[in-house]
Amino acid sequence: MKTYNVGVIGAGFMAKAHSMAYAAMPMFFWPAPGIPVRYSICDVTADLAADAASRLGFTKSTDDWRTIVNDPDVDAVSICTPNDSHAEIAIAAARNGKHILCEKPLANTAAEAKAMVDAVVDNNVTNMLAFNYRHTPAVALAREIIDSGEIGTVQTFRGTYLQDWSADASTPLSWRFQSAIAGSGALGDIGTHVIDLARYLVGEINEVAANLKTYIPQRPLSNSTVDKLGAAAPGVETAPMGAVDVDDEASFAVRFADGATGSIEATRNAWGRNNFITFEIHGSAGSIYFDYEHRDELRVAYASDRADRRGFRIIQTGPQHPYGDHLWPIPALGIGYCETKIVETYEFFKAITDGTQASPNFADGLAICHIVEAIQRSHLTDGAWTHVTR
Ligand code: SOE
Repeated sequence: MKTYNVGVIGAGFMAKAHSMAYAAMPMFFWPAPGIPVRYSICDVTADLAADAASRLGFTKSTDDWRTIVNDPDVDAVSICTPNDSHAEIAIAAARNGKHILCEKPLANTAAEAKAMVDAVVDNNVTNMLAFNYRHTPAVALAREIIDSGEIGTVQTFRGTYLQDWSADASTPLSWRFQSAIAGSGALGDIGTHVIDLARYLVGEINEVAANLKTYIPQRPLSNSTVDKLGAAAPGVETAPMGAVDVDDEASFAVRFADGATGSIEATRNAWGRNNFITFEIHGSAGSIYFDYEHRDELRVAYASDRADRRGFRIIQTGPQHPYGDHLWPIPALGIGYCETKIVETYEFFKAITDGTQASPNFADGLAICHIVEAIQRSHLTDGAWTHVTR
């Protein structure tokens, strides 16, 4: 079976998730489409990179991402760095013929994303974007149910992504609160996950009407490079403050190309909500509800049920459902974040070895950047309905 040397760029918690998935994928998906070898990892200093290599099982380490993209022995790269660096790294990697799995969002602007799409197309490399939640078996099952027509014509999509790690004003001003690095706040960081789910389950979004809100305009400056979500920095009481120039909350209505409508809300300031990704989809013949905090389960209601028996039934996902036969032998053993990354890695390697297109890919990332820009334009015009320009 062919092995592929993988370089991981960035060594934070996303690099942990990617590294784990590269190691575990062949244990779940056998015969594997290819065997990823944890070859080289990059962090901001040589010491941190060497530490990451021993922690995550890589042979080599470097403090310069160019060493990885220029290394002829590297076949594929994971880009796990903050958003503003994705374009430069991906374009260089594509030019050197590396297959690319890039963390989300693809880029901070549609212009950057377009350059990335051009680079992967021109150099014919497999490209994938790490919107992992669509690889949850219950979400893939929702797609199967919609595609089969069981809930009829989709009329409405309601999605949320609510967290609370930034609700505390003492949460330090990491890169996630700076538009020059992150592009936007909750919108790009987590709203884009729901936009991905909406496009995956319902279809393309053509128009948006949006409101963005920043609740906490200043946060304590942190001199740490560690991306700690929600943790107050030591000495936070006396730390100098820096300006937040991204949204804390994004809420927007959407109109899909096929006539369905919907709404999406994303915030990292919702006390009590941790990773509350939900969608409820109403069709002409039934409804579907998913809540990531109960991610083994899909709730489905059918209009065809006897009138006195109507209501949501709970399907516990297991071996009979998408990806399930590769995961665990009975339903409800607990599908988690790791499994979504393992499935993502499988889809990435399947696309590399089959020469097919991975999903979601850079073109999806570009489409989502266009939607994000339409949301930002709509906000500036007091929430007016705004066309997504492509
Ligand atoms: C922080 O909001 C974060 O780590 C996001 O960046 C991820 O995309 C999400 O999966 C978990 O939360």
